Amino acid sequence: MLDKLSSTLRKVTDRVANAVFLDKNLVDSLVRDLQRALIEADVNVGLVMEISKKLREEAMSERLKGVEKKEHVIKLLHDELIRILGKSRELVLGKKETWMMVGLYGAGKTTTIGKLAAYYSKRGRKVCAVGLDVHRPAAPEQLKQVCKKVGVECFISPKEKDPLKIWKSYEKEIKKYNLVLVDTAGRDALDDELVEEIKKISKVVKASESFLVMAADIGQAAKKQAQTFKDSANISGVIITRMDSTAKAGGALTACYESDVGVVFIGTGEKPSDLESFDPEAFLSRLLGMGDLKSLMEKIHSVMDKKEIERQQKKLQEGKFTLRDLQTQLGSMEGLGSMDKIMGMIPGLGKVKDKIGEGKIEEQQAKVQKWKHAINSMTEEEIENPVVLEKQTSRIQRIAHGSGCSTSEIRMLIKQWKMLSEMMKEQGKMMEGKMDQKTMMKMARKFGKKMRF
Ligand SMILES: Nc1nc2c(ncn2[C@@H]2O[C@H](COP(=O)(O)OP(=O)(O)O)[C@@H](O)[C@H]2O)c(=O)[nH]1
Ligand SMILES: [Mg+2]
Repeated sequence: MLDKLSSTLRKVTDRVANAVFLDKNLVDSLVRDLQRALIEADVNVGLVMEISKKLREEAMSERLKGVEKKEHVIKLLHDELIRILGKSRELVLGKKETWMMVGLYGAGKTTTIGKLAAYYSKRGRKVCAVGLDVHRPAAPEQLKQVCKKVGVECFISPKEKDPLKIWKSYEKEIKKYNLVLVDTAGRDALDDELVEEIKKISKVVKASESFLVMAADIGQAAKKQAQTFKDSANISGVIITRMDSTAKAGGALTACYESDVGVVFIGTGEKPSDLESFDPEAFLSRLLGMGDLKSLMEKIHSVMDKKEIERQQKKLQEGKFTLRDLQTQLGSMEGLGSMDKIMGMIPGLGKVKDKIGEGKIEEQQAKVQKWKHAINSMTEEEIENPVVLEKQTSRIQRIAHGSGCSTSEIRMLIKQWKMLSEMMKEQGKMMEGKMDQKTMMKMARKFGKKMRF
């Protein structure tokens, strides 16, 4: 069910959570991915653009920074998606309920009656179904089979062509049930005849709910359908079926938000148990593959621990950056996997990354492994104050020997450290004067260009 949208949403939230800076390139690419996935799920382009605009503005605003900003962007995305999924409508069942299924041919009305019957019998309701589809000759028999499967009483009159007469003939027996599900006839389109029929039946059966049943695969056409049925047949909610058989279910769901009718159930398969009450919050959680918004927020924090950020910022302000720090960075990043990520985390390298090819990244990854070995072969003094290495070539030879690197590789490591340390110092200076993100990015770019690959 909406697998593609689901995987994109997961990817987008992951990328926001993992990003150190939400820079323009990243935001642009995230918004592009999101747009593509939403449009593929058949969400109205207008809605997609609306969400994109809000996200972009929030992500690029200078008002919030760091973790706070990431939280804000994720929350905004979450809230916007909830918004377009519509309001949830909890059904509170009274002592006696009569629910009518209305909709076009093949929408899933009869199948849904079986599902609802199973759903509410299990929850202690005394359920029966009444077949008032007098248009399709096979309809009464189909309803009978559906009801038999779930062990629910079914009232049909296959020869009678007047739905009201059928109802009247069973009226007394129906009184014994406290949830009566009424199956009605469809048409190819909503015409005057169907409207008349729905209105008449609704009045006679005293329907407490009239649910419009629509198949998810009609996509955005659901908007017009929901609107027309709402205006002419006074529907009280929508049931969307065949959620399992289309990638375009986003269209039908958001269409209901646009025409302001709540989705009460979704059908997710052909079996009687394939019915779920619809709750936008729970539905989105499942798409995102998370428990709820809170766990999403925790994810952001787990990637970048607040204390660690503060510790690093303090170090920057002091203008200290030793080989130990470089090692810690490299080490802690190892858990996250690829060099790709490491480069994204070290300011400036993220930019360079785009300009170099895949093979190069692997090459660089191997180099980083060597650096780590090299740092392990150094003395405490050398790690804390790498300048001594530049002065004494014998030290470099010793380290090269101990770590299986060449002396030029060790020299390269020192050069890279120097570059990073200079950059950190400069950043540190600027941070005292509360450097904003833009300046930080400018700095990163400047140094990024200087990095050698
Ligand atoms: N995959 C899938 N098929 C469904 C679902 N609901 C209904 N169907 C199928 O849709 C077709 C039409 O359903 P039916 O109940 O006869 O529609 P009606 O004309 O509105 O009464 C049948 O083949 C059902 O098996 C669903 O949630 N998932
Ligand atoms: Mg039917």
